[in-house]
Amino acid sequence: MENPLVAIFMGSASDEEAVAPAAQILRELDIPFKITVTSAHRTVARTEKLVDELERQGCLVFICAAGMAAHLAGAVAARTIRPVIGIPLTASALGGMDALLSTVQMPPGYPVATVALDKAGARNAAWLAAQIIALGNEPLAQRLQAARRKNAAAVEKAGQELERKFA
Ligand code: RP5
Repeated sequence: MENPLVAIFMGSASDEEAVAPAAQILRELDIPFKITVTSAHRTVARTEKLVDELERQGCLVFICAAGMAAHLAGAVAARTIRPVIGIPLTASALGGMDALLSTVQMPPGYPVATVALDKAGARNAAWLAAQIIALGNEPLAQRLQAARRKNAAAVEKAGQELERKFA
């Protein structure tokens, strides 16, 4: 198995459904990744060890998803200078605003690139990770361009169908 270029961490197994689209997209783009559960609060030492090990293995981007007091992305950003992408999750009665603010409001020098909540954020976390890696990986850059062309064609087709329907 190839060494992972991307790590996907989630704070709890209960986050799996929201985070799974990130893994799907990385798989479709043929980017090796590791996905696991680790918590900023409940498994501090495991989180630090994972970051250190993955860095040694050549992991380039960390994606971290958590709900409630969502400190996982921040804790990882404190441990590594590799890019960290945070996915806030709607896991509490506050509807995700708690996780959004916990993820996005990092102190200067420790950025977390925060994407949208839940599945939409998981998808964009994967695309953003892919774009970062594509800076030094021309075959991947080509795959991303091809995916964009496919998206554009799908939108155009939908537009034409709608125009015909209302003609
Ligand atoms: C966060 O608390 C997790 O990321 C999860 O979104 C939320 C609830 O966790 P569980 O109580 O389901 O383990 O740390």
